[in-house]
Amino acid sequence: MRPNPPETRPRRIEVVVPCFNEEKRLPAAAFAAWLEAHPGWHFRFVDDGSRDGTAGVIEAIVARVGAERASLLRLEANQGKAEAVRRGMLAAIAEGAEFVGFFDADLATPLDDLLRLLEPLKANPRLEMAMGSRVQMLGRSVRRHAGRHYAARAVANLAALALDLPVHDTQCGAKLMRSSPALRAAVASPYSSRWVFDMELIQRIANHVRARGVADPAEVFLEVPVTSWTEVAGSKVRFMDAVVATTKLWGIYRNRRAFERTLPAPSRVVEIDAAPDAPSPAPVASRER
Ligand SMILES: Nc1nc2c(ncn2[C@@H]2O[C@H](COP(=O)(O)OP(=O)(O)O)[C@@H](O)[C@H]2O)c(=O)[nH]1
Ligand SMILES: [Mg+2]
Repeated sequence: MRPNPPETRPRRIEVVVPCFNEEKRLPAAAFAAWLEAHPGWHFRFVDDGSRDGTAGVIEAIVARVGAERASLLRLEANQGKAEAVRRGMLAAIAEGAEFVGFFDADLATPLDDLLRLLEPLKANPRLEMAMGSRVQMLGRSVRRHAGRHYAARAVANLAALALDLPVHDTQCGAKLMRSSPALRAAVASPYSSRWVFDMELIQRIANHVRARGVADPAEVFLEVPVTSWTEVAGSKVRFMDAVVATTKLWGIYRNRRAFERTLPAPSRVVEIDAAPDAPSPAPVASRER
């Protein structure tokens, strides 16, 4: 059979679902039903050396929806979420996906939020990443334990400083990206952190577009408030992980400063035609955080 011409071929969107010992939490029926209702999407489940029946649960999903719509990538030994997501994204890019993302296995946020991430990426070709953001506000249901909420807000504010981006939430486990040269560069090598790799991913994309001449990398990211977020029992993130993650921020800050030193100095603008008594231009307001 001849392949469809490119313009009629359905867009392929691949979402990596990292899974570590998720036999009990993975809502298999919800994943399968959503895939059946949304052609063009593919879920790549990465079983990260689970010691329970996770692989069997995933195989049942693949059997129900078919290999075109879902697949299982098995890593023999546990590598951590960062490496599992990276390996899944590498496979998705190699298979020619147009958009690549990742999504938590426990469906802390609803699958329909993926549609709300895809829409802006399709509408704006300059956008590299649409990311879910856990914003507590009226009309949204973002429920987190108070301790976790305030710890996450503290880390998020430090992350914005380290990255020099006005980002609200770097850590939401729902992100979708364009399969672009920037993304390929961002997944080329392992991340230094198991849990805050999202920040490294954002930083690599930001660096890539800055090197390409985009003055303000904030333009290529969009945060989309999730419609809901539920803290699903059985989280694998421990208090010490948060402490280690915070120490990684220093590395992210230093990386950014080192990268900025490699950029050419901005060319000086000389206003030859300005009249001697012309009013000086209004100062540019610094970006709000
Ligand atoms: N590959 C991999 N994924 C993990 C690991 N630990 C957690 N995850 C996945 O990361 C996602 C979020 O994990 P979760 O424990 O719910 O984190 P939380 O919601 O931030 O508390 C889920 O899809 C987990 O299966 C791990 O060691 N390896
Ligand atoms: Mg969770």
